[in-house]
Amino acid sequence: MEQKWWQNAVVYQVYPRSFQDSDGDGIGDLRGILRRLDYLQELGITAIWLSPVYKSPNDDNGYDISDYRDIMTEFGTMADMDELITEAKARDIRIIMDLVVNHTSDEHPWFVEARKGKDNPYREYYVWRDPVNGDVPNSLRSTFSGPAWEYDEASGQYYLHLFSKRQPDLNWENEAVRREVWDLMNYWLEKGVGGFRMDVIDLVGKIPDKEITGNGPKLHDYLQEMNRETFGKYDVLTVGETWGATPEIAKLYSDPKRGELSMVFQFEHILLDQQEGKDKWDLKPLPIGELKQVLAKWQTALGNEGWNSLFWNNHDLPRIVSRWGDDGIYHRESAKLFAILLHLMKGTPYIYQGEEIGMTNSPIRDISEVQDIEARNMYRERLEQGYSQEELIGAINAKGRDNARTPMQWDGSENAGFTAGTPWLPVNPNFKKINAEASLADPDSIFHCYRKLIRLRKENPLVVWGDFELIEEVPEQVFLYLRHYEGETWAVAANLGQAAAAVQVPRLGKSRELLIANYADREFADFEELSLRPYEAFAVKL
Ligand code: TEU
Repeated sequence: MEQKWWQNAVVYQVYPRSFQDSDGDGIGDLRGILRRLDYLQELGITAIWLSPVYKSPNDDNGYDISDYRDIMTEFGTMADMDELITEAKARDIRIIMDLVVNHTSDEHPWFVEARKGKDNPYREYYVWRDPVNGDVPNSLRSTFSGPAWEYDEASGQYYLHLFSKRQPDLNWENEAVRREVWDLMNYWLEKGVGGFRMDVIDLVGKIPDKEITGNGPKLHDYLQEMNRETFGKYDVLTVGETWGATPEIAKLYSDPKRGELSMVFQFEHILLDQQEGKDKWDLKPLPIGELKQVLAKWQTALGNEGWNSLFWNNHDLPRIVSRWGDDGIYHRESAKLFAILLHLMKGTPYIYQGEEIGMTNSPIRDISEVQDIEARNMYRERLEQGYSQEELIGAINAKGRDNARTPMQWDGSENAGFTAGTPWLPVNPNFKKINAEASLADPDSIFHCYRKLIRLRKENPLVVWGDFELIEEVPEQVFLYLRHYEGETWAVAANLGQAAAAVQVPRLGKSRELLIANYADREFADFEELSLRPYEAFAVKL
């Protein structure tokens, strides 16, 4: 496989609304990100995935775009954006834009025009259908609850929206629509961005009449056309958000021979703590054994015909240390455990803002405290279905997206140094203890653990190219794997439990060198007789 810069990159995701406010309006912005570039350079990351910064009425916090070539007023100006691209480049950091083209905002001029009537030249930019028996065309549902069809009185037709009513789906079967997308992508590529994260890209090949949404028949033709018409001419990173991807499907996207994307975000591990065939709100404890099998499968299944992304967190997911770790007694240990476990795997790691300092979920008591459209719609719909407020608030505290969106905790000052104004979403009350300033000042902190892992990846080809081998003969709560490269072998061990665990894998022998550990007194590992403390994790050379 031809080596690409993004194969040994580490990407940092910024959710601009919650990263750093520079003008006191309580909302993060581009000049705030500019102010924190040195912090990100100190961490050692290679690229920033920037969640949407385009013009938007914010029905879904920017994932509803009304102008792809302009910046959201609250976030700043195009001049700020150009300066961010330049200043980041000066620090060897590339800017990855969020490409949201499965749908637009209902305030986008295309939809404003389309809504004017059936004969409007933009009508076929979207998906319109006649009522069936006076009702919705079919049973497609929105991810944000309710039917995926909204009735338009004026034309007597329904339009499709797989997300909110204010996010009408684009009709990708229409070549004019695809042309528009190529043009806006080339607009940003000519500005010097480092690539694209592609929002729900597995949905753009949908066949609504057959109730096919993900992995539609023409999807990969569209992505190969996209590659030819836009980023194929550039050395950039492209990562698709594909909730429905299996390893075989991931190869279709990321096999270099196919001329599509660099990699995808697959979510098989993320779906493990929800009940089979149900929604994320239908909770179940994490089956650690399955987690190991799923991640090991992805580590070995792509071979040379694809490339993995590695992540625990993003702006849609609860904080991993609260979700599968322990954000109380073993906060520091479990936060570091998830870093060590993930960052020494094969693939491109993604760090979500605040993960590098161990930010946690931020529980709420009442639905009035919830800002996110997905959770609010779910609450309303399930309350009508007879669920209790308690269980719904419990589900939102476990899986709600606002958990990821509380303001970045920079220091112990008012509002954690995020804003001089009133934050759009309350700061997590634990900011006095958990903040970047304290983490930077403490050499044994979670921040410095991430910094060291990023350096290990940059300095050791084994981390980038080494083969992965799962060690099965260990207790279920213990995740033990090897990385092999040119005669060298590293072992990565992690106890995902609150109880100590005993490990005997004599064939691995005694370690030669300790590389990293989350318990400061760990010096070596003898796999003849190894005892792992609660949430203990380390990596050694064998
Ligand atoms: O997410 C797709 C998606 O399905 C998630 O929205 C959804 O929240 C899921 O339940 C995850 O837990 C993408 C973006 O990442 C998300 O922020 C947008 O809301 C969505 O698409 C629509 O653009």
